[in-house]
Amino acid sequence: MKITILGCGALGQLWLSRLYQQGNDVQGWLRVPQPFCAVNVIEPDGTSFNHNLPTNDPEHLAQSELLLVTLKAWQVSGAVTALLPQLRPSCAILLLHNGMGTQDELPPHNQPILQGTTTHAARHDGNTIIHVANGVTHIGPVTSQATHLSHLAEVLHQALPDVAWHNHIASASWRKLAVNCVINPLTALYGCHNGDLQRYPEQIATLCREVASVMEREGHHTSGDDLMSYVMQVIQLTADNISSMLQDIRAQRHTEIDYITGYLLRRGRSHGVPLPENTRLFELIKRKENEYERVGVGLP
Ligand code: KPL
Repeated sequence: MKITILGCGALGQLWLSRLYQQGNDVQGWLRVPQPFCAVNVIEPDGTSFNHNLPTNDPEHLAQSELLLVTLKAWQVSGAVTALLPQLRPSCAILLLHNGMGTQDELPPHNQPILQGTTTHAARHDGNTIIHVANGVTHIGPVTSQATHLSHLAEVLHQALPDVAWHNHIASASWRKLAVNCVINPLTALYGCHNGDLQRYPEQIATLCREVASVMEREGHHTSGDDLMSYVMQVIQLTADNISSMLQDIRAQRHTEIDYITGYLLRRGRSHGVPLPENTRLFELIKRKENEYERVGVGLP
């Protein structure tokens, strides 16, 4: 299959290497074009992949059947909007990022859009990508044009298992959002590993109750207790992780808070559901972000 991967960070390079090795015709798409993308991945079993893969070929893009987007949430609408006019109408766009709401920021279009979440963990070590842990990727359609595209799950599964197709991906996306609403801001504020959050059960229960109240209004059956046990399970499974938000804060990068807690707050507001604890965490993260972003643009 002809595929373009937009965003060649750790996860993007992992997909590039696996889809290429499975015989797909893949290229990367970089914000700052370079002649090729040097992909160097070390797998959990110690095997490595080292290859220069093509990038930014407009003809390849125009013929692609899948645009796999592995950018940070806040980069998605700008980057995808710029590529929309170059895609064939049937090219599916799969958005794989933390948080929700990016597709609402795209201009009117008819591309089939899919959304996904993944628990594969990959990180940079210099110019090398370490595939830290295998996981599961859940994907599904968010526009009617994408409902018949379940065969994409099979293509992706052959390359980087497991991939599961969901006709109703929103429930899985909301459960992942709940995980990110708890783990990401709390680890960023306490400066701790995911596993250390086991010390804050009451705060986690409050956050989960708030997320559950919005999910119920959105038509997804759940409860505070149900989300709490799911979040606690993820905290244990990823105990040694440094969350992506803590990594962003430490590197003084823009975080995905607007698409994680920010998305929850927007949905809560539209249903008239008060979310005091999530609002408090949102404001604290924005304050942290503003501290270094103001300095970055030379503001006092
Ligand atoms: O998605 C994650 C992240 O760090 O962004 C979790 C699941 C919290 C794992 O660290």
